[in-house]
Amino acid sequence: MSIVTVQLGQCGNQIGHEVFSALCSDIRGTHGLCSKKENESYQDSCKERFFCEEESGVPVARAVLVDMEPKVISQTLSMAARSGHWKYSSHSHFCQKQGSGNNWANGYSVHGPRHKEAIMDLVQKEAEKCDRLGGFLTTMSMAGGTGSGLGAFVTQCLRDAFPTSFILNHVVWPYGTGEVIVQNYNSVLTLSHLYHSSDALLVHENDVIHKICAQLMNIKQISFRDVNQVIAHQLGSVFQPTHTAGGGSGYSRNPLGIDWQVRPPHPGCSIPSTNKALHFNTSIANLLILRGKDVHSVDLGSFQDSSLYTSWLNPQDAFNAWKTPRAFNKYEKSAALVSNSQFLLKPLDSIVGKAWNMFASKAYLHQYTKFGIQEEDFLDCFTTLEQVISSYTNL
Ligand SMILES: Nc1nc2c(ncn2[C@@H]2O[C@H](COP(=O)(O)OP(=O)(O)OP(=O)(O)O)[C@@H](O)[C@H]2O)c(=O)[nH]1
Ligand SMILES: [Mg+2]
Repeated sequence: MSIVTVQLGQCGNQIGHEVFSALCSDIRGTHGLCSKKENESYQDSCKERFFCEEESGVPVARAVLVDMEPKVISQTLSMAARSGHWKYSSHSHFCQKQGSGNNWANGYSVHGPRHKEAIMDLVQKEAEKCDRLGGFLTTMSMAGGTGSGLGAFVTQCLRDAFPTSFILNHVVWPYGTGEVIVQNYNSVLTLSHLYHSSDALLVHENDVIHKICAQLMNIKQISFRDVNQVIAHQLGSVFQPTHTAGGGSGYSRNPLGIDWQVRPPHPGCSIPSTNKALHFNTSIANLLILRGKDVHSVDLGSFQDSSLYTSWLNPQDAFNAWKTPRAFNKYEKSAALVSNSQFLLKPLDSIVGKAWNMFASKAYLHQYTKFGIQEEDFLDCFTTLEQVISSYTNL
């Protein structure tokens, strides 16, 4: 099962590069206590998933790189080539001369339609190289103009062109005190559009990752590179192969086809709730991924506690554990948790609130209306996200 990654904008391309580097260095590294055969099957599965072979013998990432300015893409291509361990294909990137200027509407309404054919052509070619296409992974930030606006547009195109393929959007949540003045507008527009065309959003908050770099890793001058390496490490620990359910051997599971649909219950449905005040974070679904030593003897009882989950789901359906004895990235044991829960309510509420305040005073709206995104479009987006907030609040 293979996955085609579409890297969009500065952030999406820089993170995509770190993800492929992390995957590649993991399969080249030590493998803990697992058998040679197990390790080989893990490596083969990772390669089938994320890389295709080329004649030179260096794995080539199954990726399409898109940005509206050339700098980041050329840096990304040459950094990968310099590693000597993997590279991008020399044909699967698309760039223009000038970025979208942190304007979602420019990315979505101008660059999107103008370059749709060229971009989708590259995606189609990558998809055709896969024996079995498992779906698409996109990487992008929500705050700029290209990753967010063009990214939302490309996701809709992917949905139309591949109606039955799984689409997972990895999105980077901007710093609370971010550098882009209209980041809250761009985020609201991105999230509400992805909500309609994506199968799942996987979110990393820059503030949270920054804190990990500062407090857990003790990095003094934190760069995007540091932040991206932490993000890539976490994504790698989710996307690398694990065994199929029931402990059978083989690594055929598609990591994108997970039960972590971000779609909440129907906005109108009422949810009976008991002792709500005791919960601080109710979940729809949790996925725990365990790698390395002793994974099969770990007691997972506390993850199956029904009080963690919304009452309309059976905890057996809401919790999944994937395991492999193959160690990840030199760690003897590791655990990653992917959670569809109320965790994002606070940041989401904050972004929508700030965007709404700006919208109420019509600040910067002309920058959007001049590219065809009207006030009514904003109102639709606010409504979509208010419904998401309300559904998650009532879990
Ligand atoms: N974690 C992380 N965040 C980034 C990175 N680069 C930019 N960002 C964040 O992304 C947002 C800005 O979006 P960019 O990705 O730079 O914008 P773009 O998609 O290139 O769009 P335009 O430049 O407007 O064409 C801000 O919230 C930044 O904090 C990165 O490498 N890593
Ligand atoms: Mg840019």
